[in-house]
Amino acid sequence: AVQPFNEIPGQWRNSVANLYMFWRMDGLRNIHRIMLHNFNKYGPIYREKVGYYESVNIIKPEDAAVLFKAEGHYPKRLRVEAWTSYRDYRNRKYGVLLKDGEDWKSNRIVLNKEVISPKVQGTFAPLLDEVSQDFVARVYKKIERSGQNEWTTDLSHELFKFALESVSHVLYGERLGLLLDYIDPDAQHFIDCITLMFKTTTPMLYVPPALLRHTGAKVWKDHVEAWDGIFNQADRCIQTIYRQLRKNPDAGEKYPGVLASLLMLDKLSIEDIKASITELMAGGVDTTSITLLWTLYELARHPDLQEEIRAEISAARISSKGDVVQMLKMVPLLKGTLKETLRLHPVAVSLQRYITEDIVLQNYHIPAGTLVQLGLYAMGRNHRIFPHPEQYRPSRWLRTQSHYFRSLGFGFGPRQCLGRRIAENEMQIFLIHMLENFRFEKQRQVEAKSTFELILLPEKPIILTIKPL
Ligand code: HEM
Ligand code: 2DC
Repeated sequence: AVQPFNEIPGQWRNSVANLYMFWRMDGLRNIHRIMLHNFNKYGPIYREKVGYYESVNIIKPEDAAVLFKAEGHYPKRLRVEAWTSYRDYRNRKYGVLLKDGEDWKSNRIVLNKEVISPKVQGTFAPLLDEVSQDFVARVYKKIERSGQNEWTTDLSHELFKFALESVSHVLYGERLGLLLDYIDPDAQHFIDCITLMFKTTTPMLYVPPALLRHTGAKVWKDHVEAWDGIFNQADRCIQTIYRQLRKNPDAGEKYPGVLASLLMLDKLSIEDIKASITELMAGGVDTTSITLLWTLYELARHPDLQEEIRAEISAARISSKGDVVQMLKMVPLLKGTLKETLRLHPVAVSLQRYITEDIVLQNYHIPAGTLVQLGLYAMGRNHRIFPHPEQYRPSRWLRTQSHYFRSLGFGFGPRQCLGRRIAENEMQIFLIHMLENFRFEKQRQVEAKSTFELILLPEKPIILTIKPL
């Protein structure tokens, strides 16, 4: 017989004690490890209440399949109150990230066509290719300047600039020039604001932002300052394109970028377009750059694998005669590499949905309306789901075994990551160029750990050595 909801194991009756335990375990930065611990303690399903939100947590691919079948027509994930509070406070519209219901759906359908449909892949690839080539040139310059025929560095800051340059090229059809020696202080400020925005979001997952706002808490003030910086910079970029478009409405056959396409399409209000473009610009920086950093870190620890992927790339380069779009169809191991990075180092600790119908998970009844979280980080490290999970092995993603609800780094279904295709193309093209030109090495073989600052980040800087091939 199916067991009742109230029988699900876990510490959910006493939310205050739970919050206290959380503080003691430095839970804010450790959510991913706490989830891992909880699955070990309670098994593949548990209920919890931390602060003001309650959820059922699951880990198995079969359960993920049941969850996503019950997400309804307007899938809804955990609402990040800090983000909606800021917009309410400043009277700004929600973009696709924060909208729900019919409003979300109608915006998302229009955005899908311009951002994630197969139609735009061929359009984005050359823009992304150009940025990656400039990045390679910049690395050569750094190597030359070091005078040692190698460059040892924490690449994260360079990768942030690379990611912002890439996503901006696609959104605005223009280069910002972030890979030059002189960097625009406004662009650097934008990058810093995103990091601060993520960092200040975490505490507000557990304490209502409204409370912090009325008590004048520093974290709320910092959060507002961070979003202000993000919106101001995005507004400037958007204004520039908007003015150009009004002066010169049909400027040739060159692809004008996602923003100009949306403006010309005239299916969304200007305010809706601005809101979603800002979210895409902000969402396009830390996500891909950190995933690339983790990938280079893993490749530096696995020199043989590095060679194997390099061989795949050069074969693809030859048979595609250098056409990027064609090339991307011939690099399964490289694609597996990015999946393997997201398995061990996911950007998002969990995926969440409010289910719209009653379901059964692990033989427990779960009523409609419940927030169900799939522990993505925990799933990636579970030995029943991934044999030898501690081993970084991209070949596990080649077509030999079932990947049923196992590759979920970008989420699932109609509410999955809107930037997914941009991110995948950007990261694949980056790795193609970097592996064609350089070898990556790592000094000490100490394991780099993650810390939670809304997204998962390396706890300490990752220092890599880059050498020309
Ligand atoms: C949503 C991951 C890069 C923009 C999401 C979600 C995940 C995710 C897990 C939630 C999906 C769900 O609930 O099913 C990632 C990863 C990235 C990445 C792993 C890179 C490695 C990007 C980029 C952009 C972006 C480059 C912008 C260009 C968004 C937006 C949403 C989203 C706008 C909200 C979509 C909606 O609610 O309809 N992402 N993301 N992401 N992501 Fe990404
Ligand atoms: C964080 O418990 C942990 O892609 C919470 O590009 C649940 C939660 C809810 C929403 C998730 C968030 C987590 C991690 C960061 C995500 C976010 C949805 C979108 C966002 C996954 C798992 C992200 C990074 C977007 C951010 C765009 C923004 C900067 C405009």
